[in-house]
Amino acid sequence: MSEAAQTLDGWYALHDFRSIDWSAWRQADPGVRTAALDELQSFLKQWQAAEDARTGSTAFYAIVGQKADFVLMHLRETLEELNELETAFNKTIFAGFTTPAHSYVSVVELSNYMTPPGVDPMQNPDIIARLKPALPKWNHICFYPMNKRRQGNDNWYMLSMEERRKLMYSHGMIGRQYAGKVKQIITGSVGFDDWEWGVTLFAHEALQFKKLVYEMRFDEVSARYGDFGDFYVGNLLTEEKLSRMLQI
Ligand code: 76R
Repeated sequence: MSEAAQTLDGWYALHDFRSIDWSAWRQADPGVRTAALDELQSFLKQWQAAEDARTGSTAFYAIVGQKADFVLMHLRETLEELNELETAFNKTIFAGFTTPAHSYVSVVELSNYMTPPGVDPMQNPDIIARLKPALPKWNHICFYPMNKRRQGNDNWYMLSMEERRKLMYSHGMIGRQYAGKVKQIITGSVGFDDWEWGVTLFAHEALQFKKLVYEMRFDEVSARYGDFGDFYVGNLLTEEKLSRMLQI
């Protein structure tokens, strides 16, 4: 049996994708729309307060294309908190104008491929910050799930730790060239959701997603061992952009 990578696990993650029922929203009484917006604003403030208190983080982005209209990505200490937060949102007036488009449950994950032997990563404040990150408020988000392939000769899980470490090193070197341009948050979802990982990327410039993902396709880890699900891409919803989006 090959040696499993050790993972460090941080905050739990919920990616909650919704579509808006635009005709119901348009036909709603203006008073109902105002109440819905006020309540939504108060939820956003509450989530911001959790982020300020370092007990979690939330990212709010509009999604381009027909897969969804927006995503709320929440990070919290426990799965229970995520569940409470999701239910509280479902009870809001605004949520009544939305339909579920997709969701993903996972946990922020770092693996030990790059950790030098004998080093306790939990003593490193940078590692702790990466496990419990404040989600960037960069212009764009990109989310997709992925698996490592288990097929014939291309079986990631049958490779030795040494072989995987070498491959992950090359993966990391490509990734590093995008430092400052793309921020990646890898969340593990084995046992939680339909794929093995969620990949969430943030960028100032949307084109950097395409460049990074394309470049990685040629790297052996992705070329040979990567299987991917649906991609979601979107734009940051600032307060101003949100009110413009919901303006009738
Ligand atoms: O944690 C680290 O930064 C060290 C190096 C590293 C690891 C261990 C790293 C770096 N990644 C790691 C693990 Mn990654 N990553 C992806 C994707 O589209 C594709 O082809 C793949 C999707 C992207 C775009 C990406 C970006 N990475 C992982 C894992 C877990 C694998 C496992 O445990 O078997 C997955 C699924 C995954 C997938 N990676 C980086 C990036 C970037 C940009 C970096 C550089 C980070 C930096 O140095 O700041």
